[in-house]
Amino acid sequence: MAKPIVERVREIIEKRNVDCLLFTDLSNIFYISRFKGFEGIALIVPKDGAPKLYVPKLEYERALEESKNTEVHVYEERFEKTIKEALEECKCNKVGLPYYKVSFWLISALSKNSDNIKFVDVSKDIMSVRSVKTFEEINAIKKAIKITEIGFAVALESLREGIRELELAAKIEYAFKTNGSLEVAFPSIVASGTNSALPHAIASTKPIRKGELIVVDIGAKYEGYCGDLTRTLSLGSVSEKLKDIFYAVLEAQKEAIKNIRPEIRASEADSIARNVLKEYGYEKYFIHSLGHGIGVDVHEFPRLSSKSDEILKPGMVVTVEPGVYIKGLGGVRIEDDVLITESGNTILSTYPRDLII
Ligand SMILES: [Mn+2]
Repeated sequence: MAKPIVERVREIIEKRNVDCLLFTDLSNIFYISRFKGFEGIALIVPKDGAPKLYVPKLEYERALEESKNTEVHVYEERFEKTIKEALEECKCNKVGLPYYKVSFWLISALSKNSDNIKFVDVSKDIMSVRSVKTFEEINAIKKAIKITEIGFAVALESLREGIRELELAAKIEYAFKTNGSLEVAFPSIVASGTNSALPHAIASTKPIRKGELIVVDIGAKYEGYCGDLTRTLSLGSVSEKLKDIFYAVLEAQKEAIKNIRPEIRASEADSIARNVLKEYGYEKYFIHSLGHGIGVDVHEFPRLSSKSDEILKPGMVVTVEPGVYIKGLGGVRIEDDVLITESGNTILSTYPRDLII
């Protein structure tokens, strides 16, 4: 955990037997260089020496100021030509690229009239490096979570009959910004009544009514790192059926968190939650995986899914978010962010979960 990020990324070069690594996506570039670009930027990580950051002229000053431990180059030629020449200059014939983030357009442009350039996919390698957080990253995530929790307090204070989902979302996001979050980790979900049965329903103009469940899934960002939390609230008391669903989901989440520790399979955590919901007869309504890593992106490795082959390790930060969604009735999701430690885990979020009447 103590190794600097650049050094951990550089280990991929040897592991994959390539000459250098090339990144053109904003997340990986921010992760390595701390520069939050807009578009048309590239980062080459060579075997030795500082990573080289290529930015257009308009970003030069900001890149110089923000980026850490990189050599900043400004380019005025076409983007793909710049990268091609930069690779030639540092004699990189075998280039490690995260295929999941590279366009076919760029690959074609770089291969054109070059017989000896070869590409190696390093997607899994970079995802796996990013999955284990440094001390600084964990601190940024903790702050993002703190700000996100302010959002729940605001939601509860503002909740009243007739308030529209969007208005509640706006109040939450206003609180994010005034508390130092520059942007949201994802569009805020405020889904009430039957809308709550759609896991990714974003806030709409629907007014919130008494007796409805309201799923609030929100995330502030702090210093480039995401929080991601969900609470299910109610306005007035809800039916016995909705209560039954709520407490089944809560139990599934608690049971999964209790068992999350180093060396267990990510898929096992998922199945623990799924088994609890099975006991209640809600298993078939749990239509997504249990959780995911968070970091620079709101969805990172590891995936806590039945299809995942990953093993949990200390330093990973994952969401634990079982849910039940019944069309025409409503849905419940409860999500917390959990840091895996040497001895087990620490729940980084502290906001109360039992928020229904
Ligand atoms: Mn999530």
